[in-house]
Amino acid sequence: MAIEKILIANRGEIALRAIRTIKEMGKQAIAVYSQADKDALYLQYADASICIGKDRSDQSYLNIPAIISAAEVSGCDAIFPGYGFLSENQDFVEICKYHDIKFIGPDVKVMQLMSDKSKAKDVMKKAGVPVIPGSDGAIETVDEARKLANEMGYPVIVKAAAGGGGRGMRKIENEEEVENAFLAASSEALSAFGDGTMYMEKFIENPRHVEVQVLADQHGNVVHLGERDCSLQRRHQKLIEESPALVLNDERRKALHEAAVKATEFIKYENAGTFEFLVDKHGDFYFMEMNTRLQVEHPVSEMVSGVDIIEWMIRVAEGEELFSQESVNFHGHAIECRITAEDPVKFIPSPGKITKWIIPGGRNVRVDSHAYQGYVVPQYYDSMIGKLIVHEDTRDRAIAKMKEALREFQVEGIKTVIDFHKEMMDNPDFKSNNFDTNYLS
Ligand code: MV4
Repeated sequence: MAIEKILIANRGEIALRAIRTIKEMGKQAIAVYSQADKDALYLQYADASICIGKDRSDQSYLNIPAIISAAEVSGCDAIFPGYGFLSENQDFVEICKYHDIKFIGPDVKVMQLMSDKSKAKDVMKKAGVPVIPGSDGAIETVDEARKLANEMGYPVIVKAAAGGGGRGMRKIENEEEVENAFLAASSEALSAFGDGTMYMEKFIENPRHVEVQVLADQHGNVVHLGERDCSLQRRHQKLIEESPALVLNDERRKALHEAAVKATEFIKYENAGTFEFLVDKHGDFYFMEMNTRLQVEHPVSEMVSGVDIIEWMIRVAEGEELFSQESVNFHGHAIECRITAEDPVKFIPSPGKITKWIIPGGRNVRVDSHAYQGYVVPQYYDSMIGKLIVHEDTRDRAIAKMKEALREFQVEGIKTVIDFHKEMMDNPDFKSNNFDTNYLS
């Protein structure tokens, strides 16, 4: 089924990123926007744009009837969800289907399965993928939690089955802490996700966060586009991502890729997805959760693999067969710095008008951003205003290139984290790849 007109149910840099590929493919791109985004750059590049509501995202980018109506009146045959907003909303996927609009992403059933992080682990275990040791499924009571924690040995961590991304979890150091931690995390999860179901894992000290990008078509073909190291985070917000992950040796890397492909096949996944793993100090990897959407950091995988991930999300949604794994040639090292409108020390949002915006350029320097001089960064959404991605032969050369690119990047009127990134590029621990997910906390 050929897709001709795609509605982008998103905003900002990812809307622009999607429009670029959609137009390159000779298709039509329809943008949607909230009142706060009426002057956004991506609207200029779309074939048409439709206002879907007020500033707040619950009245615009999360408003399913408004988005479906926009798709209907503009005659779209597909919706590209991007990340965040409705990208992992099962109701939205079902409503798209009801309206005969192709959701460019996985089937609702597999999305649902992976949205329960505890069930997802059980499935991965069945698929033969190493998972973080812990409870078999959910833990119902404090007594059960205490018993298992005592058996496993401390520290352990309790996590919300409906959680992910660091919300609704508690580390537990000893038996005395079990009751409070379990009950607090569970009630937090209940109010945040409407589901207080918890599961337990052995706590892995100072892990690296490594994830594998996969693509799957409707015919059972699966390819991976390598892995990304996203260990440099602050309060579960990723700041720098890179590919490949040099904490892995070639043997481990191959096993990791094979595990992700096997997992994708096992759940009969379709479209783009990411398997998140923790890597411990021995270099052993354990499945943690799966993201059933495109991720912010996808460009580093595009740079090292040469594959346009959004192009292939659309092509497999049309029923096309994927290219072979053998045809993917991985090359060099890519690094991405997320540029947010935030104070570079305290990371407090800094919305407002951009009075100066000069972006870096040159060979293998990529800026994915919707910002421009005069643009007003709205206060209502995520503070990310762009991503700076560089690609070089080696990690050292990529760092040198990033350093120069950051020096060229000039932004005034708002605060950005560019100065933070400049410091990281000179940080001896970063340069020697000697850090983990706790480095900035
Ligand atoms: C863990 C862990 C250690 N052991 N699970 C945080 C985000 C959520 N997706 C899972 N997280 C963690 N789970 C076990 N069994 C440490 C973290 C963690 C973390 C993971 C990835 C990236 C950054 C992190 C920061 C703090 C804690």
